[in-house]
Amino acid sequence: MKRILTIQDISCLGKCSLTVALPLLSAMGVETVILPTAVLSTHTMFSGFTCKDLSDQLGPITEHWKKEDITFDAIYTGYLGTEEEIETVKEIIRTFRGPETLVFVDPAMGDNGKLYPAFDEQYAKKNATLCAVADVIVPNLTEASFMTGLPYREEYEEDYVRRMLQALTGLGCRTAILTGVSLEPGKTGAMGYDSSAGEYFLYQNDKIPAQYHGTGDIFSSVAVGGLLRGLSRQDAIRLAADYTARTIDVTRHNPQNPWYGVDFEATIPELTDTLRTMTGK
Ligand code: PXL
Repeated sequence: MKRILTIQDISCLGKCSLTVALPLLSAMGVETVILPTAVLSTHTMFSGFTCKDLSDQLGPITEHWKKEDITFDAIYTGYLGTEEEIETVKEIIRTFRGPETLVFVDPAMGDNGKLYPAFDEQYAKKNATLCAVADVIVPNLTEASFMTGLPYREEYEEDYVRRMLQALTGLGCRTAILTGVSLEPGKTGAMGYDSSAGEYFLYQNDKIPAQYHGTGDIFSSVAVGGLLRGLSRQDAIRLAADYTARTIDVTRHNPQNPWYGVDFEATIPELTDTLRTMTGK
């Protein structure tokens, strides 16, 4: 079984970051090692959330793993609290990266043209330095715009997305996958660029007319899980985009759904069935 290390916060209530990544990756048949960077009562879209920073634990925990000779097939980072923490995470990547380790970075820090309340532009530039050391990054257009300095647009053509992708790989990573890209009315999905092969790839599915928190974390977790289960890049993106869209659709038809996240628990069986069909295992 492949082993992944995921480094992000625990929002105890809120269906995002580790409370999404751990169940999804485990269900996908990937051993998931977690490194919680902070414990929050909820995600930061609630008012009055508590937050206990765990930065001082990251060194001792990872030193212990090093003594145990633990290695990882992938390192997947998500929401990180502070600029110092980004530096610590870069150090952890340097320590544990082997020749085959996939470094997958979701620079989770904003949406709809704005950064989340905890962040500023300097933090976004710091996140760009983490993206520089990744193999694959999965920002949305907001995050991409803050990291590259290119303007954020709600309406755009394919050429704008290509320029954004080139600027993102220009940061230093090999492959950039932009999420929330819509190139036709009524459609949404992801567009990527592999800079070493000079290849663009696009996946579009139907846009579900609803927006929820935590869907970026769901897309990223399933995409990296799919890659670790041996899917091609295109198939991993298709699986992640279809699963995210299906989960949003199920959620919007559930009148009891809490406002703060999606019903991903209800769609896990469909995810594992699809994965079994795609991998033949
Ligand atoms: O889903 C991204 C995320 C993760 N963790 C925390 C958040 C958010 C988004 O707001 O607040 C704490």
